[in-house]
Amino acid sequence: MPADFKRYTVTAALPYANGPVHIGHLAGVYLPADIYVRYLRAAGRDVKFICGSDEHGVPITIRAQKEGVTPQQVVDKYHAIIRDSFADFGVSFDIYSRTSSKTHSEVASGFFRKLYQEDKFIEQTSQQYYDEKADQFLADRYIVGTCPNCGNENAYGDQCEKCGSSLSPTELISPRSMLSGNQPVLRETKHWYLPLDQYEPWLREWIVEGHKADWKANVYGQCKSWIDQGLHPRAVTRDLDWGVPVPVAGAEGKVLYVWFDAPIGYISATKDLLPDTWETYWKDQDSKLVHFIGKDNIVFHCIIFPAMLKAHGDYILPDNVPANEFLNLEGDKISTSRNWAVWLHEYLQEFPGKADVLRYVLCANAPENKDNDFTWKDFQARNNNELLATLGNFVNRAVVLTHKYYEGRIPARGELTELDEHVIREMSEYPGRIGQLIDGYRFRDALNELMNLARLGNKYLADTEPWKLIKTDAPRVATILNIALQLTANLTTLMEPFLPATATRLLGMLNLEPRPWSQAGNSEVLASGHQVGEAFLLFEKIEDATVEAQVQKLLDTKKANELAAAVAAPAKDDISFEEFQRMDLRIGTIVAAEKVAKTKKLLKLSVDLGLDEPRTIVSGIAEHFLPEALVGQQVQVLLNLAPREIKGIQSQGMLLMAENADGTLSLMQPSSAVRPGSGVA
Ligand code: B3M
Ligand code: ZN
Repeated sequence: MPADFKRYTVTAALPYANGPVHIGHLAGVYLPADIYVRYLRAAGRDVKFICGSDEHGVPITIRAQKEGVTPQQVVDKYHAIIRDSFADFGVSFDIYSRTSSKTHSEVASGFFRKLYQEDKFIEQTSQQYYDEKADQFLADRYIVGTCPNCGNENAYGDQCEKCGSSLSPTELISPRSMLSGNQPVLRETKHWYLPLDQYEPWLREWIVEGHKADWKANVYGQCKSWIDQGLHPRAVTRDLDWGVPVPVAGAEGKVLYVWFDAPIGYISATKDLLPDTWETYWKDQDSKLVHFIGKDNIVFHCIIFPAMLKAHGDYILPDNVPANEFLNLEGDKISTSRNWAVWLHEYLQEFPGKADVLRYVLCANAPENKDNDFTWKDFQARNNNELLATLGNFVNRAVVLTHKYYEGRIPARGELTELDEHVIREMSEYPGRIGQLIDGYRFRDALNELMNLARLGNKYLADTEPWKLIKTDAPRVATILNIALQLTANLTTLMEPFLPATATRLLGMLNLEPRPWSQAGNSEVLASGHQVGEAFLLFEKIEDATVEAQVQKLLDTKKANELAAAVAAPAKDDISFEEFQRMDLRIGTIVAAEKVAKTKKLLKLSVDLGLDEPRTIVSGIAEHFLPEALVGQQVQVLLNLAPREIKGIQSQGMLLMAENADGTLSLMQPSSAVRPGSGVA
């Protein structure tokens, strides 16, 4: 590993505290960041892993309006949920802070004030969109319209999430207010701008010339294209009442733009963690700063925040900004508003103790270079065929056989064969190989190498067959199991960044303390005679029914979404009260029901309407209700609809039904039983 940095400051994007986190968050940002950090720690590096909730900005206030609560209530609720989800998935932040903290408000205001005092901003009065009905300026996500770059009709006032370009509200075509849906008007207001254009030559040199080789192609490509398009001054304040107040005179009612304060949140969180030494992690050139983010955050972390840091002057710049692409779910874009997601807290309720399985699947299938798809079938297959059949099976065989033949004590090895030497040599190469891949932010490949080591172990046992040899060549079995167990011990260290909970369980099984990365290729970790614990299964089979239930849950969500999105038919023309009164509407009780022969849709019903005899009504509901289930049900009937002959039966009235958007029907029933023949008025 490169030894040129004394310490590492690793940040993961601060999630907006406006909803829980889902698999897309984990796969895109927090899992790769956690793998990276855990590896650095195992390698003995000085590393701080920084994150927290992003609690300002329009995403929060919009959520508060939707839920009918205050912004503070929103962030309190979701901060706790998000923090717990990360902890439950073993994301090992050194601090999970929040941008509503006192420290943050001080650090962010101080940062702004310094730039203000040094004349690094442009102060400018301009026309901005205003919603007259809501009596509010429309910043950022309060305004939507068509993106001038890609035509997306739902681009936000600060960013188009489709093409990733950063926007300002006046660039939107056909803007509309998110608050009222109205077309906004223009009003004058004063703001402070960071003149990004002045930083363009420097950004070009730093990124285009400096980081072409080491930044990921997707990140570099986005940055270069923005710089090539030309950068413009960008407002860093807003007319909102939720956020860090702009700390200068004459700025009442204005707050810092959320994308100005949020990245400073990394700094204030570090200060909360290390009140005395935080500065070395941010100001010392020997510190390596790495931002893990999603692809929609690239412009903010690669252009705007670095320009802020440069303008400030005291800070180091990110050495790398590894951003992933997006993860889809069962072929469709993950969406919070459509509830098309696997929520982390829900997953753990349904798969208790299986955080590592999801970590494994999300890393094995991570959207590192292109968007990728999570499917429950793939989840099941990777658990059953890889975790269970390869990794779990190897470990289990090695430990079970050691108990069976040697009472759980590591047998001493004898003379080594060529195959043994080969396995020992291979084993010694894995820590370097996996470490190098992690250093290069290639987590999928690194995980695949980990599995290759387990495969090597499996193959070794399959080729040598100690369970057969035990009858003919017991000393040979001692050597084989010794080597297999050394490999198992090394797996604990190498799997820890990816599968931390499993690594801990395996250490327990082997009766071993955690070991540094530098020792992970050692083939003499376990002394002969060392007693290992009882064998247990590291992974369980996931059954078809389990994943089918998850798919069904998603399909139910999709259906509910479609229903919610369905629009009611437009109103019909007015009728007079007299016309309404001519309808004889009644409640009746179905006393008999049968299918009409040779038809698919028709039922013949006898309905007691309190008259001399039950009425016969033919109704096209046979595909929706079983005849026997209808008997005894009360229903609403239009009694005086002119009789009609249907399939040779006189139908004397009409059953009234509620029709759902998806075509399903429900009976129109009184909320409590009424006497048959009661009128409806
Ligand atoms: N909260 C955006 C997001 O959650 C934003 C990241 C801030 S990182 C400083 O995607
Ligand atoms: Zn766009």
